[in-house]
Amino acid sequence: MTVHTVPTQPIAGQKPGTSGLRKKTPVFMQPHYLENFVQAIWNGTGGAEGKTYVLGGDGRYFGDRAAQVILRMAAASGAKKVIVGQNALLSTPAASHLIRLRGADGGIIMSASHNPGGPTEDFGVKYNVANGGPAPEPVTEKIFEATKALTEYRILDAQDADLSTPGTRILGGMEIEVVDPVADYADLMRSIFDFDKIRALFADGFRIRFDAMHAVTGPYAKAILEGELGAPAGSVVNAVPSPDFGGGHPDPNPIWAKDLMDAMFGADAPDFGAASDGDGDRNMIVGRDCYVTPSDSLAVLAANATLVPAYAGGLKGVARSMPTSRALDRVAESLGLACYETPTGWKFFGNLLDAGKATLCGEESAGTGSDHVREKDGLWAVLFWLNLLAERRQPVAGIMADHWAKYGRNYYSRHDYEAVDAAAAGELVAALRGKLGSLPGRSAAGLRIEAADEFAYDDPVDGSRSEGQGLRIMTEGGGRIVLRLSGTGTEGATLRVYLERVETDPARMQDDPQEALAGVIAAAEEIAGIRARTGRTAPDVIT
Ligand code: G16
Repeated sequence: MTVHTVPTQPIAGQKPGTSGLRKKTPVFMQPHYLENFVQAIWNGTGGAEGKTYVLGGDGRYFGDRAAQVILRMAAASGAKKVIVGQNALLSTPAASHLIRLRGADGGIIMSASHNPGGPTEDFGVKYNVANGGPAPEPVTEKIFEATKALTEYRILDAQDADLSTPGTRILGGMEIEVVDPVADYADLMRSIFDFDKIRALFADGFRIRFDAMHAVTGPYAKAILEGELGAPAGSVVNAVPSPDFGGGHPDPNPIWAKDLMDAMFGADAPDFGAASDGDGDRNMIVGRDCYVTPSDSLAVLAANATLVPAYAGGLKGVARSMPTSRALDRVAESLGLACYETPTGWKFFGNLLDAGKATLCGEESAGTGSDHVREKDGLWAVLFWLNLLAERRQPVAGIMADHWAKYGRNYYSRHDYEAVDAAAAGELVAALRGKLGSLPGRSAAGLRIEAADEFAYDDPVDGSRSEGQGLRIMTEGGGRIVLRLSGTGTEGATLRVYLERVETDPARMQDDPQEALAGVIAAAEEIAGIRARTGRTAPDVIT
């Protein structure tokens, strides 16, 4: 087999975003595009020579072809071994676990997460480091720098490797080990949760609907929920991963998982509903007639963590991304736990988890996880809920009512304006940034503004500083408005407006968060001029 050294030139725009490099699939399929980025990963991380990697993805369109290219490039650059999920499938948390379990040097995950997949939709490549987590900013910076200096890449001239059955293959001088994508992950879950208790819950007639959204969690949820825990056959729906996610948008929220919402709010609803995203790291939790926001879910998990065997000794600390509601902070305060506030992006939790400063982390964008891996983990969150439901034997709505009565309720909503003209979105943010200093003391829509700033994060472990992480406006009574531009979109700009308000009096708690937040929503509009600047009359997605 021959190693080809292919001359190439830097391709503009290969800067990893919030979570790896995400582009439209046709962009990734352009000549040299994937190859350049993969070579830049090797070049930016000290070369592939002698290294062991994990490789897998969420099964989206082009993933099978990309896997073969990455394998040939790893072999051409002298990698020792690549551990690949069967048929190039691995959920993101399972990939993180495999990197840690096998002591691999890193891993490549082929996914654009919750973004739609298909020939005209999105594709992505993410590099994870040896702790199993997404490459932190200093590493993604080096990879980006490498993309700008490329003159050639190396690739082996070889047939496709057989990834369809577990076993060992040789490609050039490199070993390929194809593994069952579910087995090691299932072992890990068994070591964390009380499977016997959950089994007893199902044996008593408890019903679940888990919507895998035609994405990678299907095989995991089938094996664990139905196969091992005894949920009735058919509890896991849309369980076969498809390259275009059945034409859907594999983002577990009330908009894109509407079928699940309908089932949970309809007649004869199951006791518990859940969904996961394209690559299996996000989760959505919904009880009968009761949607649980990701921020509230995180707070409930923290408050109930000692019911789970792995966390029975208590948590070392907790962490949330800045835009995530401060429901978690209230639990942390009551339990006497440190609570860290990080920028958006799971990569920022890695150091806290590695240093033993936090056990549990989460984000408003439907991600929750713990120190069991270094990614957020959708099915883990579902099993966590099942474990606490098996212990408490209460409906989800009852658990939420108890939680709010004890800790207060942080009403929370995110309004997304998608595919906005990038220049207009940039101007909106710049204009708001420019007037942050003048806001404190003023009122907007009748709400007094107490403070306003741009979030910057000083990592308490490695001392690195990340600036420009979102604009924050605090209003009286614990209200908060946050604006930032998404780092995961692939078209124009996505403006995210995060809205929050606290209510501690159970007698005044309302059902509808949009109503409860009406004043904060009006204040955000008055301060930022969102309608005028984006030309939109309403958000595209409200979660
Ligand atoms: C990624 C990141 C998350 C982030 C989310 C949304 O999730 O890992 O930390 O909250 O994107 O980011 P943004 O607001 O910049 O679009 P995923 O599930 O897409 O990998």
